[in-house]
Amino acid sequence: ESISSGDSTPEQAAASADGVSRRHFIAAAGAGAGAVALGAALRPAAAQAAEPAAPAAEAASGMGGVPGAPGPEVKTGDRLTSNQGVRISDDQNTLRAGTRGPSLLEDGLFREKMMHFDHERIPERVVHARGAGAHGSFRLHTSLAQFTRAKVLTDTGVTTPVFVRFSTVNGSRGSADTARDARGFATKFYTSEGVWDLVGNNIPVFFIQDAIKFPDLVHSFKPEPNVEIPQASTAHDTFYDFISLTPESAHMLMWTTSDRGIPRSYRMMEGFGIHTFRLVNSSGDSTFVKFHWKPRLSVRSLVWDEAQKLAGVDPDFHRRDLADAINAGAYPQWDLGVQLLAEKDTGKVGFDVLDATKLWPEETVPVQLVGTMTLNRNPQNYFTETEQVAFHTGHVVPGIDFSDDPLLQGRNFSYLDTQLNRFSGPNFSQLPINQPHSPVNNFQQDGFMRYANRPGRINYEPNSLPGGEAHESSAAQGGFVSYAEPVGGTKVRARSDTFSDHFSQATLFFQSMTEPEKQHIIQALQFELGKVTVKAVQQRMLGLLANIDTRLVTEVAGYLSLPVPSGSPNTAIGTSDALSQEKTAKPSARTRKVAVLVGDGVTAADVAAIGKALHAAGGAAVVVGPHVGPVTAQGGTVTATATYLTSKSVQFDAVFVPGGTAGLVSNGDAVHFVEEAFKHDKAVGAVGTGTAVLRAALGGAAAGAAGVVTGASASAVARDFVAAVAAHRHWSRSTGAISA
Ligand code: HDD
Repeated sequence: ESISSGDSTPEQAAASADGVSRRHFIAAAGAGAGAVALGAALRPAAAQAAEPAAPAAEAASGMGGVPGAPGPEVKTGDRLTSNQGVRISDDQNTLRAGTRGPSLLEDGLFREKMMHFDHERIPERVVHARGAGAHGSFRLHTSLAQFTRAKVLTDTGVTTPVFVRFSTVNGSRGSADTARDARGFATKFYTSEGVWDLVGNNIPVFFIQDAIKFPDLVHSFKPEPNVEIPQASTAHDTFYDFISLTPESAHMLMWTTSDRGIPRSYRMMEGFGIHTFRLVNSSGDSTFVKFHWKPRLSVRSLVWDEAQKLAGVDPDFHRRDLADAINAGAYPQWDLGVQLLAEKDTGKVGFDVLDATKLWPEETVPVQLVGTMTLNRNPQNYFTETEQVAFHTGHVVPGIDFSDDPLLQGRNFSYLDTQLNRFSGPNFSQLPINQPHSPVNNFQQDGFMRYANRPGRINYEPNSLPGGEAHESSAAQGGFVSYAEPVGGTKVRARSDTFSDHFSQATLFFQSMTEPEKQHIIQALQFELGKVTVKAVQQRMLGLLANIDTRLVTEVAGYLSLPVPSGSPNTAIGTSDALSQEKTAKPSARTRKVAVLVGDGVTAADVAAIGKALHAAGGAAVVVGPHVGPVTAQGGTVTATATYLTSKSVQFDAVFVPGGTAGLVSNGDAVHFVEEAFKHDKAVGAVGTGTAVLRAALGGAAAGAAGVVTGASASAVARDFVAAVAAHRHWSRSTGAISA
């Protein structure tokens, strides 16, 4: 059975392929229905007179496509009804004894509505509670048939629908997007052979080696339990107490305190499956594999001051950015890469391939790109799709299998268990977002919220009576057959000695950074440990840093006014350019948002020219003015869509001040806008009398500084300004160092 290829939506594909129709849900989830009905209720009675056909006349043909499943299909019309389908005459007032009297227990409509509201919340995810999702598709261009029999990795003509959920790890569901944290990058592939979940992060290693430490790790970074402080931040005593006593976390700590911990956009992050998985081919041979997502827009980050301010100005910054890009048709894309390693070659990488705190340097094991994922559709309903999506590392398809990584083995238990808590039962796989797009057929039944059971009387296997067809499949018939890994050993609670070098790759990472990237890590650790109040914890952390890099520990210790402990970093490990986002990024102004600051008297031609140049480069200009709507402009019309009240520099990638705006020097918000964008090393452009605003903001600092573009008119500097935007940041301003 082939899955959706071409234009059909995942819903359509599901409805046709899996025998469990999703129309039922799509109708129920339609955002418009409630709004239309409410509008109807508020309309004057006369306007409501025209009656549509009675609901009963539209009796449905059975629940979904499940043969024999009882009950009518849910229909939505334009009439407000109760959950029992009874039309509601008044949704504005409870039933009461007289207009000023007490409410009546008899008011079933009120009780039903309140009961439902009171139960709207489901438990948020214990980690990764804050997230944003999108639909899309994955298209393979290079078959891995030599290594795997998974059709999603061998059928080059096929488009596989996907749903991706990005997330922070630490904060609760309402926390800010821009907290310093790892980001979740979880992909659900609805393949023709069942669901494959690649549940990864934007960082290729993890804090701990064994899943039994996960509850401790999470407790330590979450808000401290007595006062529930701080939200979505690791900068507190308990986290660093745990980390300082858990040296295996050193490598991931380098990543989270680097720029990777504060992405510019979900669209500008790498994704990693992290663990060593197996690919298994049709002869049953296994090859170790690591999965990578490489963003087409390069890896780009915020700066820390900006990230903190965004947490207040726009806590939805990443969620909004993803939805806006997709709405604008700028569909984010990632290439899927694999690192392949034969079992006999595992010695090459220098570390145990079962240790999730280690990566395979790309210089040693190259990443081969095999396909492309495009996210092109926003969810219609956050709860139905993004909140209810349920990932599980154990969801693999024939041809993809596990390694004995103890972190992965533990995850394979945890994800199913956590869904029982989130969904109050085992039937989450029947929710539309979680349904496979391939047929489902087994004898599981009942439980909370089960809506599709098998028809007939056969609910066991083996059986011989009619209606019980459900045959097992050999590997050749597409059955999942676990890799026949020889296993033996003494039952122990112990780690292999090959897991014990906790620092070499932390050193590799730090040494591979450019100067600005190194400075960002040092500053991040100064911030994080500067918030730690227990001296002994700070000292233990310095002991850990001393084994990573001598300059790093010296600068952090100096900041904390503590002695520099001695350590023995493995400097001989060298560098890996692939680890540096500055060394690997390609300049591009695509999807970049630039604020154009205007006031009365602005030169319309400058606004038009800079907008046009940015648009041609795939970026966008947003006109920020003293009020929304037309501003008085010289030589044309200029319309502001944002204002100094509603917009701050941190929401933009760059700022441009057109001519005719000398009056803005007395507008503190406009001046601060320029000053802050400059401080965050963003491109700053100013032309004509707009350069007065630049001088007011920066004094002499602007002259000749990297990424500052000035000239007589926008058309004269447009090319240079777009190039400055495409460079993302001009680090030499704040670090004194030239980036790679
Ligand atoms: Fe996990 C959620 C990624 C280790 C237990 N994890 C969760 C999500 C992502 C990851 C992206 C959110 C999925 C979504 O959007 O719904 N987790 C990782 C990575 C890990 C990792 C990359 C290390 C390589 N996780 C890990 C361990 C355990 C868990 C060791 C427990 C033994 N993770 C969970 C969980 C969550 C979860 C409790 C919370 C909500 C959920 O699963 O559905 O089961």
